[in-house]
Amino acid sequence: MSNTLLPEITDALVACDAASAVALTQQALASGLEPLTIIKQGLVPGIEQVGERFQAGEYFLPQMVIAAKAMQQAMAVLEPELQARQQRVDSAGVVVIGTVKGDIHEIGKSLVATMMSASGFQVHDLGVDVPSQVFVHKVRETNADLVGLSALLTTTMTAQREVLRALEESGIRDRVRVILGGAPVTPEWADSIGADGYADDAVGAVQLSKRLLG
Ligand code: B1M
Repeated sequence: MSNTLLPEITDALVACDAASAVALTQQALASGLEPLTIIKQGLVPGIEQVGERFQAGEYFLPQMVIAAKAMQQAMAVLEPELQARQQRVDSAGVVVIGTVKGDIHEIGKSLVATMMSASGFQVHDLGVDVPSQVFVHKVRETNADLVGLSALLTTTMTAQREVLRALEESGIRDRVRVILGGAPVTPEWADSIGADGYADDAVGAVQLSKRLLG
């Protein structure tokens, strides 16, 4: 039964059917599937197919919005389970994370934030469309060890560079590590703007942060 649940979750997202996506996610959990497996093999392929259909002109913005909401509702079922699977001991570090200015893509950033939090980091999630100065302010306020910048649009990747500049100009760049992520972002881009690293996905972001913070 459980081996058909993952493609069914994918199909429910592609059909923009939030109720089924949530119900199937609950069933998948109850059947013993790991939350990360459900995310990687059920939900993410679904939202990716929605993106492909949007790109091909088969889907329009309302479908993307509905599918994204469905994914967020299913993620809300999984987040407590992700948290529960990690025993938090000492804080692995203080992290400020957000999606940069001009960009409202939330799902990937929230997944990274959840995984970081589940892995023992103390996470301050600033949300989406976050101006550079808000990152700077939060780093000061929390004495953060690491800043995570998410960008999903080629047009908003440049805002990652602006945050790095703002940290430099505020004289706190050398106090924090800065990591980047998001679909159009590459390790080369991260290097070229002086970030400390790039991660492909949420698990990679946790590994990279642990490595950077020793
Ligand atoms: Co938008 N969108 N979108 N969108 N959207 C994309 C990104 C796009 C590729 C779709 C497409 O054309 N195929 C395209 C970008 C093209 C480009 O610039 N290269 C696009 C576009 C064009 C747009 C609009 C401009 C559309 C329009 O208005 N005409 C508009 C822009 C709005 C804005 O931000 N100003 C827009 C709007 C939206 C919605 C609001 C409808 C919705 C977002 C809803 C929400 O988040 N609340 C949406 C969605 C859902 C998508 C797609 C379909 C899915 C994104 C997603 O959530 N993926 C997306 C197509 C796609 O990605 N296939 C698309 C699932 C998520 C788990 O993956 O976010 O990649 P992802 O995160 C991953 C990794 O990237 C990484 O780890 C995550 C987990 O593995 N990661 C990090 C992310 N952040 C990280 C940070 C890290 C480390 C790793 O360290 C800090």
